[in-house]
Amino acid sequence: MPVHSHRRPLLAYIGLGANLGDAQHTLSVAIEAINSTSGIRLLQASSLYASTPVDAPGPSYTNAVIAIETTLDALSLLALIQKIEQQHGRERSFRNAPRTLDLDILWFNDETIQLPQLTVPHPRAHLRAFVLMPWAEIAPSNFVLTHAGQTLALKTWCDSITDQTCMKH
Ligand code: PH2
Ligand code: MG
Ligand code: MG
Repeated sequence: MPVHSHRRPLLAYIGLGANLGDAQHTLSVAIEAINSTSGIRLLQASSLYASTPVDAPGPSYTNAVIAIETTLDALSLLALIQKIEQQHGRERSFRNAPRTLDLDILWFNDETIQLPQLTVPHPRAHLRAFVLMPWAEIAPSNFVLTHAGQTLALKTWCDSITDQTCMKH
């Protein structure tokens, strides 16, 4: 039984990215690891996308977004995905350094969270095609994201980005 099974399951979206090693394989393995965790159920996984690094050096990225249902709270979910990053040899040498696996909570049950270790919704999601494209693929078409007082559909945010390359693998 999940530890937090007394709680009603909540919807969350997680962004996945990797640009070192066999990124496509790593993302598939990470999705399986998340799904096999007690207290988490995978609802949907986007296609895998190839994207050029944004504000970052190194090889091109593989990115995806998943929808999960979870009885964990946001910080427990964060601890869990950081553990999975570490199992895949994640090193934190400098900001936006190339990485074997990056897992980011994009959205958690419509909650606004501002803690030193976690900001939700993800503060840069609306600026990144590699997040918005896979997210729009799996979210309901009326799903909206608010940033600085602007509430727009994921696809509309995505259409406002013209200088990034992101396509299905
Ligand atoms: N992640 C970053 C910085 N830049 N660029 C792409 N294409 N994909 C990413 O996942 C990514 C990035 C920091 O997390
Ligand atoms: Mg990230
Ligand atoms: Mg991260």
